[in-house]
Amino acid sequence: MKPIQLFDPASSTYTYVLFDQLSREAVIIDPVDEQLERDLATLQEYGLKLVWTVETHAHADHITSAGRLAELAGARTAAPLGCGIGTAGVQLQHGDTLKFGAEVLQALHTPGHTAGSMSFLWREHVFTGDTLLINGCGRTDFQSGDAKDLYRSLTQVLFALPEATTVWPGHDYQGRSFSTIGQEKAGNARIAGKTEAEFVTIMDSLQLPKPRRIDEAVPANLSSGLRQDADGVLQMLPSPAVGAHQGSYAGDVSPELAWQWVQAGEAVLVDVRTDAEREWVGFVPGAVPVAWKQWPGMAMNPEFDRQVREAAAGKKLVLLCRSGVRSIAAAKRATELGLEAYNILEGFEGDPDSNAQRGHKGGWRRRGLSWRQN
Ligand SMILES: N[C@@H](CCC(=O)N[C@@H](CS)C(=O)NCC(=O)O)C(=O)O
Ligand SMILES: [Fe+2]
Repeated sequence: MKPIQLFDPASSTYTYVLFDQLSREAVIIDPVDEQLERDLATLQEYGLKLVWTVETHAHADHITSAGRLAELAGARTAAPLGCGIGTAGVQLQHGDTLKFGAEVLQALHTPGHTAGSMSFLWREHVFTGDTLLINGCGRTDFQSGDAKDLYRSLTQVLFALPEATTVWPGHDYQGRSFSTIGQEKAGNARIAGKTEAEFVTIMDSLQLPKPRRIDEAVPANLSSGLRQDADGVLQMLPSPAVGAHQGSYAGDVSPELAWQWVQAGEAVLVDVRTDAEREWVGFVPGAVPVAWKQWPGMAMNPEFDRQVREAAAGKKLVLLCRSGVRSIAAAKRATELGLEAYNILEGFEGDPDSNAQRGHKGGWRRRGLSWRQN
């Protein structure tokens, strides 16, 4: 069985999709933001359910689509512990495994290109990120790179694998697509037959230009490619047409129905906006404030979990945010916690544009269901 290898020409990045043939559960390694549509189409074409997005490191040359894939395809996010990607739901350590169907992907800590960098082993395939490239290796001159660490990762971790292991690199700048451990051990120009000192000299004299997008890419990749607004709230996409949300929470309810339930004592209204938003935009009487600052698949937020459980007190939950996007994510998380959670459509404000087009007042406030506290 072989991985699906996909290429992003702008950054010369390889993205890999691996899947279990029976269950169709899939993993994507190093997905690229600009290739989101292609990757979703690939998953659809092969009939796959994406269960994991995985990063080999926090990239300097492109932005990951991991956060967007988590939101759109329902995948969980994983990244090496040492990379500082705090939004990843699973922080991988050396030897950790990710399961997809009956298949297993194993993490190998291979520092050097960056301190946290990892390679991933699946059957007789190794995905080396920027640790080992074909007849090359990742540079070590930025982002906690270290040539001595890279020497050890190459010679002691990757070259310890069986020689027939196929090497699938994170990049290739010359159109090559894969190699083997045996070939790289014997002929890689930077490392084959070199002492540590020789390797360090080679790496120190490369004088490569800085990646064009490094200043934009590294910070974005530390939050799985999702941008943050002024409040530090991760921006999510509007509900996608692919219907990935269906079935993952109890349902969508109109503001009127939600309010009826609340007044009848059947449901608790949880307002997932931030304190700043509530101050500025307006309060909902009786709502329990529990700010949402995560999305499904990212690192756990025990505070949100604890507060939302406490708020529910055995009742249904109806979740409100500003425009009806974050409340979906929060409803999904509450559902994972075993609660009966509904999303309130159109949020507090509604979507002014679409409401204007449809000629009706949308949102909680526009329907007069709350007022500003003074
Ligand atoms: N020219 C590329 C950067 C290429 C680059 O520096 N690639 C890194 C991987 S992120 C590397 O380690 N390259 C090793 C090499 O070129 O030998 C850009 O501007 O984005
Ligand atoms: Fe890199």
